[in-house]
Amino acid sequence: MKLTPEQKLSPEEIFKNLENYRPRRKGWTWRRPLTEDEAELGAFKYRQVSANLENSIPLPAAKSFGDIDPQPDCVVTSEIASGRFEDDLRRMRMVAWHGADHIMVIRTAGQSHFDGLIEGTPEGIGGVPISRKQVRATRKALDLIEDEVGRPLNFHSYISGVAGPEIAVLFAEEGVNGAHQDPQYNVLYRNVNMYRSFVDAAVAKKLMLAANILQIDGAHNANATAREAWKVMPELLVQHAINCRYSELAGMPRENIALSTVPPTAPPAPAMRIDLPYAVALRQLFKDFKMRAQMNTKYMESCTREVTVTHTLNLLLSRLTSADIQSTITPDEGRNVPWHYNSVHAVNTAKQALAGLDGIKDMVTLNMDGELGQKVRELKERAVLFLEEILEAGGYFAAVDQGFFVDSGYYPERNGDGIKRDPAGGVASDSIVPRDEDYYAPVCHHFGYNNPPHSQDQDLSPCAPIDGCTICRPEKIIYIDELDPEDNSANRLEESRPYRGEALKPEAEWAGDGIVTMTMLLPVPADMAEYGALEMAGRMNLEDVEVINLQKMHPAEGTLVELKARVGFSLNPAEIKIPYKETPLSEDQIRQAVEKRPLTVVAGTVGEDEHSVGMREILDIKHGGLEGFGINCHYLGTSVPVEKLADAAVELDADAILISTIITHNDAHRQSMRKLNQVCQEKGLRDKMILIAGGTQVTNEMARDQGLDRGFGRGTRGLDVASFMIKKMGLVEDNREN
Ligand code: Z98
Repeated sequence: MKLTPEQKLSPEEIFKNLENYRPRRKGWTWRRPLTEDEAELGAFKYRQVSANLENSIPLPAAKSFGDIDPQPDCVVTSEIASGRFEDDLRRMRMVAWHGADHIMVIRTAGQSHFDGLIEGTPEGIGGVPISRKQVRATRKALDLIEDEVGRPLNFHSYISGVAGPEIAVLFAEEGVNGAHQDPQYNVLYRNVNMYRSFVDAAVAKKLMLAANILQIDGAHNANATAREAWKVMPELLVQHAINCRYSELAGMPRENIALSTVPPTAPPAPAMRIDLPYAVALRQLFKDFKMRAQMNTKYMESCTREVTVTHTLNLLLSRLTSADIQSTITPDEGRNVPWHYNSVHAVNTAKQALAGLDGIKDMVTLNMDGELGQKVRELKERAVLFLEEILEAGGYFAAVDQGFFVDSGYYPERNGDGIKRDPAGGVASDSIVPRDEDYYAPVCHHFGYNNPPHSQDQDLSPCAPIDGCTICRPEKIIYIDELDPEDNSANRLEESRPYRGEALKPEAEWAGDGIVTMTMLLPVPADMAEYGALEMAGRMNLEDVEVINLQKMHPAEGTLVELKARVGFSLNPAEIKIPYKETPLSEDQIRQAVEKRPLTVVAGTVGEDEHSVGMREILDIKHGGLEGFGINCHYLGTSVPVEKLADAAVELDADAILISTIITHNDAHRQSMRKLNQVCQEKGLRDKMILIAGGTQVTNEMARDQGLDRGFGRGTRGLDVASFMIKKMGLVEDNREN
């Protein structure tokens, strides 16, 4: 199976023969950095870029730079969580085309609360659990997408909860490339028994190693949870240290371990002064490890503009320090389940800022002599003291028991509001049993005591007596499809089928969800604006209307309201009339044509018309007018008689006459056009001269009816006029699609 850009990804196709699908590779893939010679894109030499994509969608401004699409050197993450994995597949494709190569599929809530592996993928209440089908379908779709973009895509999820080791086996079997794994997450946030969490973590880490799965840790969750996120900076360093050291003891090499780091503050806090020392301290302490820079989400409100500025500052931080993985969260997380296009926007925020900051460190150095150096040192000292106190208290487990973690004091200050867990309590506290003497692990990559029947024979792998385990012999994996007869992807796909081809509806999360957004400013205070907006949307026949953002512009003068709602109808795509649209030539094509064959125009407003602004905008270089393309422009002024324009055209050997006519009283605009055509005919010029009219009320049809070559209305740019003239004169072969 191969995808073409025009073809939609079909979840049904992905599901076919899924029972026989095997991942084509295992393990994590970093981007390939471009060498100095390779890193020349368009007019620029880049310093921090990686291999280009075969298919991609560049940033909007790329059209002014030859459509280049520089890919930053670090991996870029998109967190995808629509709650319906069949819809996630299509979203993954969109983000990959914009530059994501780390697809984190997260559940809508608490995977860690599931006590075992679930077959099937119910939408469920309280979260969508991970299942083999979901993982397999996702990996299979990613194979297709990576062939399309020409870059390996990493697939990532979480190994946590009491089912952690089982999930690790599943991920190792199915070629998942990256995973969050940190026993402290279970202990602190999911109240899983602490000993059980660490035993499970050792097993999970061993399995991750077997499949070369990159690990991301969970320290950053403390700053998302703490009341004042910046106060837990020393603790974050401690949590990273604990998971890093534990992972190494379980056998993981440092290059397989990525620290999850989130800038702790966001403006209006003086964010850089706090976040930068933290980032530097982290990178200095953990220099051989990888850094996964996450964006700040704690202070996300519902204004996507505000979120994007915070993200951009976070990206500056990533460039000033370093990021091996740049994570992106969608700017709408604060107000709804992330939507397709916001996932794309987030990836583009990263791509844009990272490209814009390319090579910044060659010009700007971090001054470690002053405040920055002092703060870095202070953070490290606080972290070391924290670790020492843990030892004094009797070790990690005792420290958790005493509420050392996620305390809102800035260590060594303590406020006594940390998360306390009882070492004897928590989920699965009664489940720790010593392994039997003849304990024999179900898969060979296993931590700790394992006693295969042939254990004396060193040459055999531990799974030899059972003729290989599922990791060594994947054909032994038993694939179970979804078991829920109602809530399953086949039923959901059946429901959404019309909206994936036959019928057209807007879509934000799921095929056919019908979600649209609307933005309005209401010139009243917030309360009234909110309910007024809801009432208005109701009158527009929108359904399920919700306010997703309400921002005061002024207490009395106005409130900005953003709404989301559903449309209750769909369109038949076959009945949609697409009017013929002329595609203008590119600026470069125009310039090249004019260089080869110089063009001259005479122009003026005609009749009694003194409205000169529109005409001058078309001519002037400043706003992309004809002059800018090297076209000789002779502007004769306002209210110019058409005879005078025709005479000037002869004298200057012009190629075109451009008239502007705004006034429509007594049909003056039509009369001027007609007269221009007549005069040119009488003077024997008509065949040699292109005649163009423009004005707010002018249409192409109208101008042609009066005998001119072209009419241009509101919104016309110099580019459109130049493009028309060049095409009309046959100066370029126009192969661009219309
Ligand atoms: C992130 N957007 O880090 P549940 N284990 C660890 C985690 O950090 C997380 C989970 C498990 C953030 C998301 N992290 C926060 C170490 C979540 C997930 O129970 O499924 O929510 O656990 O990318």
